[in-house]
Amino acid sequence: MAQPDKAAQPHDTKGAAPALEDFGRWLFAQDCRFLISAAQAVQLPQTELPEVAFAGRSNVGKSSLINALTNRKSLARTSNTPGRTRQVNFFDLGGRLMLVDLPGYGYAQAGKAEIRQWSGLIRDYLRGRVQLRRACLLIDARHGIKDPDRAVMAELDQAAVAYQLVFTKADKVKPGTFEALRAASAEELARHPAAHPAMLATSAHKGEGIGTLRAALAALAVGAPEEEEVQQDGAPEGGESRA
Ligand SMILES: Nc1nc2c(ncn2[C@@H]2O[C@H](COP(=O)(O)OP(=O)(O)OP(=O)(O)O)[C@@H](O)[C@H]2O)c(=O)[nH]1
Ligand SMILES: [Mg+2]
Repeated sequence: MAQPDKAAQPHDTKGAAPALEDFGRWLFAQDCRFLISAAQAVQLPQTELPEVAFAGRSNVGKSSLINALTNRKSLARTSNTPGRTRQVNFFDLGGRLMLVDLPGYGYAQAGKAEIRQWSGLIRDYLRGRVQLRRACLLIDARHGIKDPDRAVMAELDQAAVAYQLVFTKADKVKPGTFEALRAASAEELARHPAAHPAMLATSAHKGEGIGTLRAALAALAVGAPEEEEVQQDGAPEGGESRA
C-alpha cells in the first residue's frame, strides 16, 4: 500500500482548515488499537468515545480505507473476497475517536436476504449508538450509488444518523467519467435529510483524499479544535470538497 501523505499533499488540502488538518494528521498518527469484534448486538462495547463508522457494499474498500487513514497495512482485515468483514470491528484511535469497521452488504449472490441479515446487527448498532457521530457511506467511484446503498441511506435517514458519502477507488476512474457520477450523486444526496452535503473522493492505494478525510473525521474527536469544526461542517463556499 502506498504511503498516502506525501503523494496526496498537493491535492489534499482543499476545503480543510490548516489547524484541523494538522490535528487530523497528528490524530491519525496516534496509536490505533483493535478493541473488539461484535457478532451480535449484545457484544457491542459500552464505550464513550465519539464514533465514526464505515459502511458500504462488500468489497467497496472499508477496511482498506481504515488502514489508509491510520497508515497501517493490516489493522483492519482486507480481502479480494467479498464479505471478509463479518462482524462489527472497533478500533480505538489514540483514546479520542473510535473507528468502526462494518460488514459489507449487498453482493450479488445474497441480495435482499443478505441486506436483511446485515440490517439486523447493523440496525441495532446504528439505532442505539448514541456515541455514533457520523457514518461514512462508502461508494465505489466506478459504480456510484446502487440500490443496496439506497436501502442503507433510508435506514440512516430514519435512524437520524448523520452520514457522509465517501467515494473509494478513485485511482480506478477517469476524471471525466467521475464528474458526471459525482453530480448525479450530489443531486440524489440532496433528497436525504441525514446526508452531509460534502462528498469526498478517496484512494486507499494512492492516498487521494486521505488527508482531507482525516481532517473531517478529526473534527469529531475528543479535543478537536472547535472553531475548525464549524468551518468544515458549515462548508460555506460551495459545500463539496474533493481532493
Ligand atoms: N484500486 C484500488 N483498490 C482498492 C482500494 N481500496 C480497496 N481496494 C481493493 O478492494 C478490495 C476490497 O477491499 P476491502 O478493504 O477488503 O473492502 P471491504 O469493503 O472492507 O470488504 P468487506 O469487508 O468484504 O465488506 C481489495 O482487493 C482492495 O485491495 C483503492 O483505493 N484503490
Ligand atoms: Mg472489510
